[in-house]
Amino acid sequence: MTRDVKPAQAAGGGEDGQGTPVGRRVVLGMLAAGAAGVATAPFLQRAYDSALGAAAQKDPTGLSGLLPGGGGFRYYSVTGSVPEKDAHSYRLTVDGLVRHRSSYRLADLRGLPQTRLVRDVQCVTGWRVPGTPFEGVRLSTLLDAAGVRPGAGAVRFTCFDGAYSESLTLEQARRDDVLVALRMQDKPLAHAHGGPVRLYVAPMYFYKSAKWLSKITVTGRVEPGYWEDRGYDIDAWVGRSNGRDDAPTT
Ligand SMILES: Nc1nc2c(c(=O)[nH]1)N[C@H]1C(S)=C(S)[C@@H](COP(=O)(O)O)O[C@H]1N2
Ligand SMILES: [Mo]
Repeated sequence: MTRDVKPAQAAGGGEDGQGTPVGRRVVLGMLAAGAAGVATAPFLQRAYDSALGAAAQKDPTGLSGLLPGGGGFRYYSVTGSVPEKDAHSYRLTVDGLVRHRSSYRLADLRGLPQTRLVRDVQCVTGWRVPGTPFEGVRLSTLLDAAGVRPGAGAVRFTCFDGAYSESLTLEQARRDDVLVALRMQDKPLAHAHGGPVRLYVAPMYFYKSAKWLSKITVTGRVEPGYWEDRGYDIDAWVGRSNGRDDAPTT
């Protein structure tokens, strides 16, 4: 079993938990040290990280960022905890510039045609997981069912963690390799991976693949998502964005 420990993503300024020096981690580090001054914050930050790493090895809550048995995947959440949804409680809303606003249950989504894709997964911080099966409903299927109205140019995604968001242009959203995924690694999507339903945008960095998907809103134009508000590219093609040259995932 591979156990990857990732600093809590809520803590730092960038996706790798680094960057902006006024993140929650610095504050926590300073609290831990009592009346420590700003000048010592970077050192305390590192000390706090290793303490967090040690705790995460034993922490079954996932609060500290451990993803057990992830097969190379790291656990990401910008919030400390995320409610659990199951076949009974889960709903996916499709709204915005559509003719028919709709609400899908998990069973409804399972009843639609399923597409299975096997591609590499690439996070913008550098880690990559080869050949990972994702399976679900093409986003284009849901958009067609809703009937996109004239004037629409983009799609915004909302998550039931209450904080994360993403977006795609309508053209990107209609690609065949963009799924509303119900399965990953040939198993139902686990909560840690954004289950029961996450977005899967195969050709883009994994931050586009919003976990815990609760709403799909057709909009006029793209609105930057959570990480895009923090400096990451909106058009996040693997190898052609964010100043990186990774091999394409598709
Ligand atoms: N709701 C939500 N979706 C998210 C994120 C997140 O923090 N919250 N992190 C993104 C990033 S940066 C990555 S790399 C992947 C991680 O997916 P995993 O936790 O299944 O490995 O989810 C993406 N989708
Ligand atoms: Mo990521």
